[in-house]
Amino acid sequence: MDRLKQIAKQTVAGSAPVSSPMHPLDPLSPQEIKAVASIVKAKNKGKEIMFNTVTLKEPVKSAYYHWKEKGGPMPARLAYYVVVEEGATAVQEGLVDIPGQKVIDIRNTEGVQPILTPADLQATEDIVRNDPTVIEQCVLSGVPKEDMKNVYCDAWTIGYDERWGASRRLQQALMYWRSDEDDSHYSHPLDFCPIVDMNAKKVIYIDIPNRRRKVSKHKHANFHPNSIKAKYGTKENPSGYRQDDTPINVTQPNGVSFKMAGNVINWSNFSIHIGFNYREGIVLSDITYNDHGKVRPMFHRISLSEMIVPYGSPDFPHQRKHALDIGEYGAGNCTNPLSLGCDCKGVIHYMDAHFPGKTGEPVTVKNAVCIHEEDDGILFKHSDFRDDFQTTINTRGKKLIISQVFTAANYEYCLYWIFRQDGTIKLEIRLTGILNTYVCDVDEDVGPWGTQVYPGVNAHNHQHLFSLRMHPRIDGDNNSAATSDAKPSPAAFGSSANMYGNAFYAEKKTFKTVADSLTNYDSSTMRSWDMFNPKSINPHSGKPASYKLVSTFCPPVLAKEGSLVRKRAPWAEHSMNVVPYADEDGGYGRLWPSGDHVAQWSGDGSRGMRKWVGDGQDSIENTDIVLFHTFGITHFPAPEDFPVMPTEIFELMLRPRHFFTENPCLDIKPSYIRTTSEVRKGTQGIDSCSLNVDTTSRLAFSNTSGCCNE
Ligand SMILES: *[C@@H]1O[C@H](CO)[C@@H](O)[C@H](O)[C@H]1NC(C)=O
Ligand SMILES: *[C@@H]1O[C@H](CO)[C@@H](O)[C@H](O)[C@H]1NC(C)=O
Ligand SMILES: *[C@@H]1O[C@H](CO)[C@@H](O)[C@H](O)[C@H]1NC(C)=O
Ligand SMILES: *[C@@H]1O[C@H](CO)[C@@H](O)[C@H](O)[C@H]1NC(C)=O
Ligand SMILES: *[C@@H]1O[C@H](CO)[C@@H](O)[C@H](O)[C@H]1NC(C)=O
Ligand SMILES: *[C@@H]1O[C@H](CO)[C@@H](O)[C@H](O)[C@H]1NC(C)=O
Ligand SMILES: [Cu+2]
Repeated sequence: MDRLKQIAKQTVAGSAPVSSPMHPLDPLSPQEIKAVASIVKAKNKGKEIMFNTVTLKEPVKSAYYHWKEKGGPMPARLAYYVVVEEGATAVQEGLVDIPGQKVIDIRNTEGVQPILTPADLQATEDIVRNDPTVIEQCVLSGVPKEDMKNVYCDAWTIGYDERWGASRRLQQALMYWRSDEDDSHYSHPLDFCPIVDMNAKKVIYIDIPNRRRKVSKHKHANFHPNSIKAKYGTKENPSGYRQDDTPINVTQPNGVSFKMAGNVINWSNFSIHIGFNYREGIVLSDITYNDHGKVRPMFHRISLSEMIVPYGSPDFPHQRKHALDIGEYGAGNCTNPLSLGCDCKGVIHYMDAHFPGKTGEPVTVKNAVCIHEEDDGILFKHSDFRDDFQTTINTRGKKLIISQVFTAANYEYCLYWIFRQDGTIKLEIRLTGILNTYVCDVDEDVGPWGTQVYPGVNAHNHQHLFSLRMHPRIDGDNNSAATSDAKPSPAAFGSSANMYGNAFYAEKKTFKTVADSLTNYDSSTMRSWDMFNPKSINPHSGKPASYKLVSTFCPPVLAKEGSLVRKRAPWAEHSMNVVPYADEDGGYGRLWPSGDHVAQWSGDGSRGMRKWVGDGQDSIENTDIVLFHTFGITHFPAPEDFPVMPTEIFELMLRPRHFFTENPCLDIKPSYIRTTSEVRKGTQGIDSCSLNVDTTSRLAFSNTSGCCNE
């Protein structure tokens, strides 16, 4: 039976009842969240509970493909939930069978704290503002007590503080003052740091530095129109905005070239299920490619599974700043509604995201995921020099972009999952938003651990490290992985195997065990990693169908061995960790490399990646494997990053190698082509772009000094 056709029909048929989702990987609908909440509430009758998480418990892989490929039944529709019970120290988590309307698993887990929610952050600010000891410290810092309405805090996960451990639900409050409501408070940090108990709803301690620093009263640095006007406005140009900026308009007169059936997108021979959850945000599953009529699996699932932002100042309490934003806040739950900004341009298909509110009622983030296409420049081109390049082909490509933007307190992370028509899958990340800042005296030397980016504003060194989780399924479930290094021939210069000394090759080392896979990036060999199906051999090259991970933004974690950062992010030890896939692994599957519950984890014990690696002896050759890749950047702030940071961009890609038998996009109609015989006969080939180009070009250049053709 054609499952996807069936899905398409259901879309047309309209609203699905609570008990029958369209696709087993679809995120929970608002109705499902509501249903789960009432089942959980009934189970907890008489207790005061606050909802933290209600999300899809994805079916295990085998059940999914039994449904998808073998005509098996729809896998059980399950929800995973976490609730915080008033007065309890344990976290209650469990599973709900949605159609069966019952809780089928319930655990009270001690010694962990659940993920922080936007509501927690808001609550912390209110607690801090009204606390008398905080008010006292504000006064000492130079903020009068009448001005408490202008005191703000960025509530941060505490990371782990040995003074309190994980017994209480804690946050650290990074303090700031605004000179007025529209001030960017990052220009005015305060020097002390209250610790807030979220359950007791009070400040339990204030960390006060030995050296006190008064709040900077330097005029705030801002990016609002009134600030630009004040700074750059002139009589001729009062707004201060540049006047030579003309619009670039995108028109897609015939709409998009993708088709959506529920959450399944088909685009340029790819088919992808787009999921979304509170933690990873966008999840891409069941990625296949229609290769001349044969649908070939590529990946079972790809997502960002964790990240860490460790800061580099040795001064207490800044060592606590090392947010694991995905596990501690959630890339999904902090996601922006994109309708409010010009986040994407062109013809857009949006998807909403749904979360539970405190009481379990569904809360919707409108337009959380943006799906659109962009021009992608030249896909391929060749010209023949023999007739002055008149014999030429130029095929322009386009790309499909599935994106979201999430805000982690001061920072924005823009995530773009990009598909190219040649089978490449890219992840582009843009960092923007505002630096985390701390107060300094104007004449203070803040180096080498930070930079004074504005008078009185010290921005600490930090890293942004991500863990990309890839579950390949290249032509089947059993895959292998390897490093690939560009190496000179080992044979001596002048020997018969390397007579002229010029020989080089790609050295491929296939991982047999988990221990073999724990490898780091090496720019000297342009190291890349291959994932491949050893049983699916390319008829031309004789090599296995592969996807190559090309990723060069791979800084090593700079915190020392044994530090909290290294303990709490065991996955960041290496650029690559490959482990066997496991359906359950005692918890909720091998999804979270810093453990199921990350907030306030001390980093001790066997959890997440540390547990999966174990003694390193598990076999990962020609079996079902999951790859976790660490990548990111090390950020030394500079004044250009302030008061708001222009997007810093880095990316990685997964390229098909030996997967196709030839360039897979030869069947894309060229934008321009003229063959040698057409040139000779003076006839035209295909030309679908030169008209557009010429009319717009002439507007920009004068007729005489313009284009070379004149
Ligand atoms: C181009 O877009 C701008 C706004 O982004 C709009 O004001 C303008 O009318 C558009 N121009 C054309 C020719 O569509
Ligand atoms: C999408 O692609 C899949 C796999 O190539 C195919 O089975 C399905 O029919 C396509 N769906 C639509 C709506 O074209
Ligand atoms: C792309 O998919 C179409 C079917 O939609 C198929 O006819 C074509 O051969 C495919 N192209 C390639 C390069 O596989
Ligand atoms: C997600 O956000 C909602 C709304 O702020 C909140 O009530 C919910 O508890 C959050 N859930 C998680 C898992 O962060
Ligand atoms: C996949 O590998 C497992 C061992 O890891 C083996 O039991 C199974 O038969 C293999 N399946 C295929 C299709 O090769
Ligand atoms: C200059 O270009 C414009 C726009 O294409 C055209 O109308 C005009 O005739 C040209 N002038 C000359 C002298 O070629
Ligand atoms: Cu940064």
